[in-house]
Amino acid sequence: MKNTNRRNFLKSLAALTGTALLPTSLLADNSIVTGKTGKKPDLSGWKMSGAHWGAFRANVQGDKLVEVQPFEFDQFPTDILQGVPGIIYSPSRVRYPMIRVDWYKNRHKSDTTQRGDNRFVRVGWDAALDMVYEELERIQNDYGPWALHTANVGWRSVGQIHSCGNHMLRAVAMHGRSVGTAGDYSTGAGQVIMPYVLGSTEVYSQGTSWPLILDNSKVIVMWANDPVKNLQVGWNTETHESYEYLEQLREKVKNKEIEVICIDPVKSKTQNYLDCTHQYVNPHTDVAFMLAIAHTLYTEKLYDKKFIDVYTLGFEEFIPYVMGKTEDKIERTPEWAEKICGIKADRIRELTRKMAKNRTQLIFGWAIQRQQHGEQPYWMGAIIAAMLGQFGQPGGGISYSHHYSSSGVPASGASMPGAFPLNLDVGRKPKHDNEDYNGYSSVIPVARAIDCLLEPGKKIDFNGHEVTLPPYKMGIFSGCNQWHRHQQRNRMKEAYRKVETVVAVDYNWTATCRFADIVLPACTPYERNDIDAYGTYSNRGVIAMHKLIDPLYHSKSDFDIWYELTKRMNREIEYSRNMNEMQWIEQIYEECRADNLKKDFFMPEFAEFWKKGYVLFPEGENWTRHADFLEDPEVNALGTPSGFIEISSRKIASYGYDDCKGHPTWMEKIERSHGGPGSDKHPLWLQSVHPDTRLHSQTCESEERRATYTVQGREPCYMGPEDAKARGIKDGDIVRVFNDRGQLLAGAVVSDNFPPGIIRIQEGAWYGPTGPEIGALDTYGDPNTLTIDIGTSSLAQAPSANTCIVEMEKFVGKAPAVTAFGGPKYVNPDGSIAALSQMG
Ligand SMILES: Nc1nc2c(c(=O)[nH]1)N[C@H]1C(S)=C(S)[C@@H](COP(=O)(O)OP(=O)(O)OC[C@H]3O[C@@H](n4cnc5c(=O)[nH]c(N)nc54)[C@H](O)[C@@H]3O)O[C@H]1N2
Ligand SMILES: Nc1nc2c(c(=O)[nH]1)N[C@H]1C(S)=C(S)[C@@H](COP(=O)(O)OP(=O)(O)OC[C@H]3O[C@@H](n4cnc5c(=O)[nH]c(N)nc54)[C@H](O)[C@@H]3O)O[C@H]1N2
Ligand SMILES: [Mo]
Repeated sequence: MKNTNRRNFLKSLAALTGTALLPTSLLADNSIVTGKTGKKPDLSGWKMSGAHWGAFRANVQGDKLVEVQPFEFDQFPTDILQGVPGIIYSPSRVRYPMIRVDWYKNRHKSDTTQRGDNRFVRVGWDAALDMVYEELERIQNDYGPWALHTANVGWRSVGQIHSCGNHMLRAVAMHGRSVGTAGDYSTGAGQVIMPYVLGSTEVYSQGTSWPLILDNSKVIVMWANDPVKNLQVGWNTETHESYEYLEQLREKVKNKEIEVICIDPVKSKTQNYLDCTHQYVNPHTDVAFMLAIAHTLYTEKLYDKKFIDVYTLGFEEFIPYVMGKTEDKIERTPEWAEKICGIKADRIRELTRKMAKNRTQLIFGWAIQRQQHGEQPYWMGAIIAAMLGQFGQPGGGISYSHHYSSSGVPASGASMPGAFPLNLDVGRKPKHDNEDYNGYSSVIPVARAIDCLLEPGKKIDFNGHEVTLPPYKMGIFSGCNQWHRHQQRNRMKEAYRKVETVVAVDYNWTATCRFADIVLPACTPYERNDIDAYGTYSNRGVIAMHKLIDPLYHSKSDFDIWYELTKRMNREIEYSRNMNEMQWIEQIYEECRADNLKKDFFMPEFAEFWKKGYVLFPEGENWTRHADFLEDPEVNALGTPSGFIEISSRKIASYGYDDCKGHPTWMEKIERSHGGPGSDKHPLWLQSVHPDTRLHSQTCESEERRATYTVQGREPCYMGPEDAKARGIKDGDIVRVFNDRGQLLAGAVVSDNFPPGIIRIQEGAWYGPTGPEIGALDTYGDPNTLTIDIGTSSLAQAPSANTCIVEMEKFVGKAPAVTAFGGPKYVNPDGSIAALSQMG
């Protein structure tokens, strides 16, 4: 059978023996496993579970989780894992169903300016679910499906059966239709532009296998990309296999076999780890830089003309723009670009020649498309790769995914377990079978959810069609943290005054709960049984998620919550297909097993699997992205309108958008640091990258974890020594960061990784305003207090979180206490403080 006799499996067996020496962790500086003895505890008898940040073993004593350790197979565990106990035992746990006090009294006619004052009344489950159900009825009866917004597509926990968004959507769909969402916050611009250019989203595509890159590339350009930081988490339970290859890459960099160039305004964790070339670029100006690369490739005849002729379309329409032969007569020379992007013209030429002379793999991260006009750098990247002519060759071409979920680790080819369905079963209809959206759109681009409330009925462009924004009256949020992920808090506050009822389902009291009306306590993934795929792209195996402890307080699994709701329409049997949690788990395991047996992958009987906790599959074959297209562009045509790489797109041109034209263009931003618009008043670029210390807002609730990185109890604000000095700020000070959209407190961390004009606050820091009023100071350091809520362009309407300029100062005086954590204020219906026993 295929899964015996494999390299990694043997390696994991070695690690299994109690006293085996531990692997050196790539994240060694903050590694949890190496410890002082270099020995791992004996994990036999520990339960198994999984998370976005890796599979793990849990030591449960009685009804208490006392310790977690990475799964033996994981050679590169991350210490984000140590957030697990702090998630379960957080003082921020949602303990009971809670109702915002004025909503409790006045229901949908409540005073919405009180939203966010965090005063809630505790109720029982039946009362809370009755309220949710009555609201669903009212919305469908009084308005129709346009008035209900169901939001998920967030980083709900792993686990195929309990995927909480699916439960919410399926239960609500049994009742009536709602306004759904298109796209996501991660790759909103990339996933819309790339199908026009390369025929697939690319961002979620499996990448060329790392072994081929390591063997063939001579130059690797990490463009706006920090894989060492970002591969700590994955969409399914993460295996961290990519780090094995990053380790090999470091060796090759050291031996000068491969040059890695990190094009990034800051020195990233990856650049520090690989000790490789850092190429600074002014934030948001990469397109100007790239146009100059194209100019150099063209004028120095370094580009692959044959490749352009055979495999691409629209080069002739693009080149006049580069050469100054269009209306604006601007030639996009390196000298032109230098003034914008801050890279010397000669250096641009040197880098271009290096890329053209060598086998060059371009690897893009996603932050660069999470900014205004974020479609442009992605399109331009593909054009550079096409001009280099190495598409489809091992170690050449372009990737948009190697920093994500171990893309680039060869896939096993095994089937992965299915999921709890999110839709109605075939032939079933909602109770309110009403498809009339009153002229509004039934689906909105996910990041335009706040616009709906503030600009009701507005018609916006979106990917070649028009969307009419529905001013929904009720929103349901499950498995996403809207008051973390969305931009511009004070604008959100204004918008939330217009919505009648908000339901939030979560296990910890996030700001999304604070700003909701009905809060339902889900249990954590560690308080229920489940099953997950091990590895997102590698399909490395299947893991059991054993229930570690019983649900704390009055929390319930999302399955149970929505099952109870469907009882209110007598549809619970249909909802659950008359199966409970363990029956579902066993069924999807057995389906997966049957599939895999056909493919010659062995999986044991369910009982054996459940006891052991995992099944692993062998590594698959190496694979090169776009190799089939290179081999035969007619037979293996891309999914673009023409089947070729589209350097210019007639289709996009036909939309007539002025912020996304028929070929990539350099456009000034609405605001930009380093001499751009607004920089005289707010000279600093605030980048809100993904946290090294967390998964978004998850584990921020862990007191122990927070203690490892906060400064005076606040989220760190990273800055370079020059900017700190100029403002009299020292490492460890509290700073106030502000712009016209808001203000926050954070803790200064001074680091040489940050050049002048650039500061960083990692996204996912919990929002803790001093009060519900618009403009209130955020006490902990949520960067989305300062970011801007605009779409990337008429094409993708994706979030532009990274377009953000600010000023900062040293905070003097007594800083207000951090309000972000610790749950709601328990009050009685009359507003008086509730007895302590209520919090029980
Ligand atoms: N400024 C700025 N903002 C950003 C970004 C940025 O780069 N900068 N990045 C954006 C990106 S790419 C993303 S993906 C988003 C992420 O945004 P989200 O996906 O909203 O972020 P999370 O913090 O992971 O939120 C998941 C929520 O689900 C809850 N949850 C987890 N498991 C369960 C469960 O089993 N049941 C229930 N009911 N709830 C559960 C968690 O407690 C948490 O509150 O943020 C976006 N926002
Ligand atoms: N540890 C951890 N890993 C994660 C996540 C997490 O929350 N924590 N989240 C996961 C998710 S949901 C996503 S979407 C991905 C996000 O993946 P990305 O969006 O790629 O990640 P970021 O960390 O936001 O940014 C990566 C790099 O882009 C650089 N950058 C930003 N703007 C520019 C620019 O204008 N030009 C250039 N050249 N560089 C720029 C930043 O300095 C940073 O080093 O990460 C995933 N991985
Ligand atoms: Mo994301």
